[in-house]
Amino acid sequence: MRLAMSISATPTRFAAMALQSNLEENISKVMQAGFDAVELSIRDPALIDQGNLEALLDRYNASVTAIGTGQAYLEEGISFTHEDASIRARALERVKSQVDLAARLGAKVIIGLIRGKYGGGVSEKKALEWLVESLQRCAGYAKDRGVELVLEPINRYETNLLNTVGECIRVIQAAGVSNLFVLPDTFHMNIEERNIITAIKDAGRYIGYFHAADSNRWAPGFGHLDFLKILQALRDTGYAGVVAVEIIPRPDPDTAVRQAAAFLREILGSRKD
Ligand code: LER
Ligand code: MN
Repeated sequence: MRLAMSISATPTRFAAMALQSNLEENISKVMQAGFDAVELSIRDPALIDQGNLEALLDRYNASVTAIGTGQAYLEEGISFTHEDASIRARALERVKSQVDLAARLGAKVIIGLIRGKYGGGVSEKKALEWLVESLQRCAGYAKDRGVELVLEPINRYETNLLNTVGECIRVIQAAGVSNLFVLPDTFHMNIEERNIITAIKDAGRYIGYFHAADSNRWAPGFGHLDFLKILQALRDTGYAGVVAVEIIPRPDPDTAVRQAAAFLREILGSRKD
């Protein structure tokens, strides 16, 4: 499995983003700490100098495993399930532009908070219908460009739509596309799943990407989750992809990043495979 660290290309109000803004400094820090790659959270690819990004990745021998899209929801309020059709259309266009960038970088695209919520004038049933339709459209666009999408269960304090791994898998099945997988995140699973190990086992081949944070969203090893068992269960499903760390900057950003790399490397074995 490859280890990545999630960073944000620009400042964001998303708390679990230990490293923000200074792309060069942060890519260098992540690679020096012993990660294989970065995961990049981007509000809008139009705001990024893509040539400069590629030059920085080259300079530090880094690659991008996935693009996080949730900032478009957090900072701009756009989503696949907004009651205003023009906002739903903007979310679709935004994710397509993320897919274009992902194709260029060889990355996956994460569908997290951009899915939105239900409530107000939007029923859960309607939200799910809109979500499945948007996923089908994005997946079709992504497939033509060789890109995979990953749908992330997120805990109840951030959204009421799709809190568990099982709920996401049912949506993936309803969408019926071949390039859409589930992204379990240990922080959300600790809040929402009856049993983290069983949730991973049951997800099996649907897992396309993985987020690691401890119970308190500090670096793995700083909370009370059993990462030895969690990563063994993940391996047992046949998963050989990326484990990406997505954490808050505690006790401070540099310690958090170093701790995450050292702790997970020890568990996964020292080989970079
Ligand atoms: C994003 O990967 C995530 O885990 C969510 O908590 C976004 O807010
Ligand atoms: Mn996550």
